[in-house]
Amino acid sequence: MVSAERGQTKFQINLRRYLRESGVDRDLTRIICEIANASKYIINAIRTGDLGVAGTSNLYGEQQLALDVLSDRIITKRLVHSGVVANIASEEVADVTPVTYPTNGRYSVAFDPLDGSSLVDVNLAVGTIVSIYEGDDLLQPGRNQVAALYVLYGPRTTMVVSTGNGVHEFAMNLLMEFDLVQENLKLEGPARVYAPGGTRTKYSSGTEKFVQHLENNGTKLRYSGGFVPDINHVLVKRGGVFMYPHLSDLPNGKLRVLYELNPMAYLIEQAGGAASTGRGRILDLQPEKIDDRAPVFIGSKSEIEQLEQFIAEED
Ligand code: AFP
Repeated sequence: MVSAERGQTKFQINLRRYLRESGVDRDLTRIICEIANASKYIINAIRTGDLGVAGTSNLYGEQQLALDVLSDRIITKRLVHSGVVANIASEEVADVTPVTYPTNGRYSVAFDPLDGSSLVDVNLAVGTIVSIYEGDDLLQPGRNQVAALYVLYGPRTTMVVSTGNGVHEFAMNLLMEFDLVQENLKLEGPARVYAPGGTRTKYSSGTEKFVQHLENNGTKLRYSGGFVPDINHVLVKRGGVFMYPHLSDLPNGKLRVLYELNPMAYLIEQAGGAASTGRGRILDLQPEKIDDRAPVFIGSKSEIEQLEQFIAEED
């Protein structure tokens, strides 16, 4: 791991240099830095752009916001021009896009360009989520990812990334470059916060018992409606749980395996946490289609083990 040179604070280590000095593959570094570049344009779009609808809908039949479509285009363009990507899957596009622009096709990328976009008009934090695999196959278990990251557009713009060697946080500086803030984020100790998605009346008895257990332990409810800010809360507070469970009318929950669950599960496991469907490890799921969904319980390991026990006993 890179250690700050004497007399130099870690804050001066920028993303590209950090990845290079950590021995991360050049082409993988290029993809991560292209996402960093894309986020500069997405911030401007969020701050000044059109908050209206795009007049189109995505493969889930959800109305697309102009920001969804614009963010998707910004990221896709940077990935295509990186010259190292074979296939691209975006939550806003119905099919996998093979890259025809000259490329060595070493990696493939799945991403959610602006997760929680419906929160922008109420001025809450949103994010971009990215999952990276070696080769051209995107329908493989999440355990095969070689990197995952999210960019959080909040009061500050931060990027949390892992390439399989711990989880590290970077913050955007005045020049809109990302500088290292914290290395090796770790989930340790009890869950401090919990974020329960979905409607509680539709929770299974195992899930309800788990929420009671967290409440009895004094765990604070913190749910923003945005997966990225809620996961960031759990990570930076070094302990907590996010859940979007199976519901009585939504047996597979709401969140998507490729674009949301696999990258976040990779980051949380790299930080010493766990990510479960309630009955098994998210990263062992074998996706059949790019729009697969699954229930998710993710965060502090001991709490996720407790949850799985409740589900096994009650559901
Ligand atoms: P949108 O992208 O439609 O705003 O959904 C956000 C999201 O995918 C995820 O970020 C949240 O955790 C979850 O859905 C919020 O779902 P509810 O609105 O059902 O609470």
